[in-house]
Amino acid sequence: MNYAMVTGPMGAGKSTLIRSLPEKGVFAPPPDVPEMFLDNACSCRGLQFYEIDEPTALGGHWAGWLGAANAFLLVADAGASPVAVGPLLARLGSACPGTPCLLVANRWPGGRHDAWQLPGVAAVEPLSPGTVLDEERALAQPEEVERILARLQQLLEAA
Ligand SMILES: Nc1nc2c(ncn2[C@@H]2O[C@H](COP(=O)(O)OP(=O)(O)OP(=O)(O)O)[C@@H](O)[C@H]2O)c(=O)[nH]1
Ligand SMILES: [Mg+2]
Repeated sequence: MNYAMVTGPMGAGKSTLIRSLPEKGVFAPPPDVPEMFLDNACSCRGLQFYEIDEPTALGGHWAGWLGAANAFLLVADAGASPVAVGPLLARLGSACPGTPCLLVANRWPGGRHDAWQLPGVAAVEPLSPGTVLDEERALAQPEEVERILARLQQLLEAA
């Protein structure tokens, strides 16, 4: 079973990405991790996705949930500086040095994304502003989610 931990700064779009996944099923928690209330978790095509917010990822208490990941999906707000994800990247790299990290630059305005190819980032995928459902929720475009899922599968196969 492959686990993908979705993390990133507050409001970056973690829940939006998980909400936008196709063919969602019930999440199967990884074995041997302490029980934790997850805001957002689901399965999708044999992959298990779970959202861990930045403070939780930076803290030491739930390190088992970082260790359970076969890949990290680091969602960043493309409108912010890449520096904003520095602490999280450092944490993921030191806690789980072999786990690939796919950086999703959300609310992508277009253009080149070299600036997001940070040390510790295995691949960068832009994600444009999707459809706004209401004040709280947005939805990404299905074809963009497919592109991100394909890249994630590539990283998992190469790992
Ligand atoms: N228009 C637009 N709004 C977005 C997009 N992604 C996220 N949002 C909005 O930004 C806000 C935060 O998005 P979430 O997906 O909840 O972000 P999060 O990273 O899960 O946030 P926390 O769990 O609070 O840290 C929500 O109000 C979303 O509707 C996007 O691509 N386009
Ligand atoms: Mg969220």
